[in-house]
Amino acid sequence: KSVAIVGCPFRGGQTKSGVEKGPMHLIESGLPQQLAKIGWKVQFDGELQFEHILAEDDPPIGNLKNPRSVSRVSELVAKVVGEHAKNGQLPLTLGGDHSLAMGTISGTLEKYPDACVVWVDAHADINTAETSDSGNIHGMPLSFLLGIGTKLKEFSWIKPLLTPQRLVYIGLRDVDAGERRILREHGIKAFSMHDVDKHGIGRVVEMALDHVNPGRTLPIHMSFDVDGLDPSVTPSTGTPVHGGLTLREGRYICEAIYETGCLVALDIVEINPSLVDEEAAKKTVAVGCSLVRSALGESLL
Ligand code: DIR
Ligand code: MN
Ligand code: MN
Ligand code: MN
Repeated sequence: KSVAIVGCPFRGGQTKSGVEKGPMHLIESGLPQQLAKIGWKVQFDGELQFEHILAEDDPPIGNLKNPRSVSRVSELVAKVVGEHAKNGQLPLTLGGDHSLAMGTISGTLEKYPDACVVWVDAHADINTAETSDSGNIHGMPLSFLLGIGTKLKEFSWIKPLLTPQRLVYIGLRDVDAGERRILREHGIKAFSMHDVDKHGIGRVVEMALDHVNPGRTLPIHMSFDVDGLDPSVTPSTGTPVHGGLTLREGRYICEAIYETGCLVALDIVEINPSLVDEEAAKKTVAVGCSLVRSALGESLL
């Protein structure tokens, strides 16, 4: 039982500064010690350093912002996550913005080609360069992983190994028109907040797993954007959307994924301690730590 913490101080997938400070806040609030306490061997050798690979001149490609930096950072993250996975460790990636998932999921699929992805988020993060209004790449990582949209040579390192039936969403409530089209065209399963209200979180997680992992035999990569939770729970995040998951619903998802015994990699992203105020940041970081503990088997009894 060994977890390798991959701290990723990166913000280039979106435009608000501060999200690069998320990982250090999680670390300094005691996450490594908390994981050790619930029985994990914890490896943390300091955050990854991205300064030297950020492009000094990185003009948009089409409408994509910071494309070269996002690509290089994710490529490095893919290598690091892949290495840890190959060592038999569970890579825990702390973001940073959600563009990092291009890297983390690529790393996971390198070791576990049949892995499925549980994506918890208010957003679908599946825009292509063509459909994105914002040009922020944190709204696009899944299109790159699925091989949807125009291929760019800057991102040619990405092997589009993810298939639509191995992806499932929980928590959606802010999906762009172009994204809806993509979800429909590719038959991608998504459980929105409407579904959570209708069926309850227990049933939603069960249905989500029945879809991507019917025999509970496939490795699971969970990518958790804290904006999936309601802004009253995780206020310090760049694109909050009202009407989100409660703290218990979020932790329940993590607990249920842990209980499958299939979790092989986890991302916690989009905590921005510079937003709202210090109290909000502290709360958001504490919730982030609690999600990780739940996903790594902290028991309530
Ligand atoms: C929007 C917002 N769909 C975009 N995406 C966000 O920019 O593509 N993802 N905030 O987390
Ligand atoms: Mn390692
Ligand atoms: Mn989001
Ligand atoms: Mn996201």
